[in-house]
Amino acid sequence: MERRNLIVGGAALGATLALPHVARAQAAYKAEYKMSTVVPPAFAWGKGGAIFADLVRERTAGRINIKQYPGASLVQGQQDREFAAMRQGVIDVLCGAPINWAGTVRELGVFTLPFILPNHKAWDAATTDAAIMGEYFDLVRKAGAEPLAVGETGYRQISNRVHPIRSPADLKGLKIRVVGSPMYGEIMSAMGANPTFMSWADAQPALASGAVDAQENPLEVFLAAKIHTLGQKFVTKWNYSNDILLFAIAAPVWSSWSADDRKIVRDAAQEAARQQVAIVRKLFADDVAAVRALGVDVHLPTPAEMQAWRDATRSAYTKWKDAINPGLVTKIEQVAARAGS
Ligand code: X2X
Repeated sequence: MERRNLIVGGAALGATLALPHVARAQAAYKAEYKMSTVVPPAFAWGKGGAIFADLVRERTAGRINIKQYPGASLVQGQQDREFAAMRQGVIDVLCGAPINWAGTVRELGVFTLPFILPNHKAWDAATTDAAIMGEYFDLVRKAGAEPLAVGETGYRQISNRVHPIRSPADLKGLKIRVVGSPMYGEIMSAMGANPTFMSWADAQPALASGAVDAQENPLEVFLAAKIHTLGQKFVTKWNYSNDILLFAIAAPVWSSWSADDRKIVRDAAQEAARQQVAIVRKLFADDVAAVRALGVDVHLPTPAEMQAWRDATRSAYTKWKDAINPGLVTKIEQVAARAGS
């Protein structure tokens, strides 16, 4: 009886105060939250986004419905516009590589300097270091998004259609497609190549027609996109850059969710990132054999050749270290060195 009175009383009160408040809070949730990924779930990084969206939908009983838009279709394939579009409210959820956002938030590119994290031991040490990630996540927050978790896009390897690449001199005169990061352009120019900036969507026809000779991408991407069918016959596994895959939510969207839902979403992103890294690592372990099985020549550099690559990319490294965030880069270098790289 007492309880019934309370409910009735609550309802009466709600008519004036409580209910409109509840209704407002619920209305703040959108029917769909738009997530941009450059590649679809057939690729490990697109798969990371799909796992995240599924976990969130399941664990919030559909309250938060994240829809994946692969091919960076929310920005008409122009992946370098993702971060700006997130700030404008066009994208709610990011599951992407900060190298694509170098024109908007250059400071998030600290993990992509050439050979800064030359192996997974160094990469793991840096991306799990509390001081490094605390500082990095603060940069993401200042840029307008709530960072949730970090996956791995994979070590980027160089391929071309002309000849094997064993030394920087072999890059001379090659027209190479790079993503919109000016640092990658300067790395290639410093070695005598002729870089051209292009979205992923434009890269594939340009490779097919021979408008460009070379490209660089993780071998997992090479395999999933069948880049060997675009005339790319020579690969060098030099492991020069391995960006994080950042899972993040646009700040206004993040603050519209209840504390309970935010926890669910953060946990789901961390779980998705763990699964995504495991997928990337498994593919990485088998990629040389898989690419060779397609008839592609894969060159594994010797230690002396690796030193030549480090030397040839040093000027770009130093310049971009200073331009991006020398303090944070120094911390990453120290952690990488301690990890034995
Ligand atoms: O465009 C590329 O090369 C890709 C798919 O690796 C990125 O989005 C950086």
